[in-house]
Amino acid sequence: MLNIELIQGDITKIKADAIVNAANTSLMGGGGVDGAIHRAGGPAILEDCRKIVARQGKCKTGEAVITTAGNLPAKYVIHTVGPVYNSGKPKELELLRSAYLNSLKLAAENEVHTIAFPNISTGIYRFPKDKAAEIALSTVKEFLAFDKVVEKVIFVCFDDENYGLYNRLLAGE
Ligand code: AR6
Repeated sequence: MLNIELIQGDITKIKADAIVNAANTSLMGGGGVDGAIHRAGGPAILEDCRKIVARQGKCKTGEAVITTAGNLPAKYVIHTVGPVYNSGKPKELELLRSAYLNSLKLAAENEVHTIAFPNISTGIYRFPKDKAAEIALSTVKEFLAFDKVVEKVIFVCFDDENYGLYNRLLAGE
């Protein structure tokens, strides 16, 4: 049985080994869940982001980096950048899959056993929530089926629409 949990609420409150941030390529913070994470976690997260950018440049869409979680109950924040949705080109779908997959790979490399995801790209980046939920779930299921480090994935849905969609998909409807 794959260990996938669904929660409705604020990801900054989740005590997991890592929570994932839906960031932008600058890694310098923003609105939505990104703003909430930096506000609640404090300046240590931005400090780590600055060091990463100084070392390797921006975080490309679909890629992921890891920082401290500062004052948050989680240990790490994994920042990934989802695609901005325009027309649903295959490339956009593939980039959303990469954002989930690269976050999970980075988690495993850092001995993260429990990881919480927000609904990447479904806010300011306007990805249709139903398509995004299908991509998120299929990518996570595929990863959990072979990975030995990540034991549990928590989907943290903020809005009712996403929570309803994930509930139905997880129930196999
Ligand atoms: N906890 C969990 N989920 C949340 C929270 C929260 N505290 N707040 C919002 N959400 P968005 P994106 C949900 O816009 O679409 C930023 O400015 C929200 O309901 O945060 O990937 C970045 O810097 C939605 O379902 O991220 C980028 O510029 C989901 O999080 C850009 O937004 C994602 O919405 C990224 O856009």
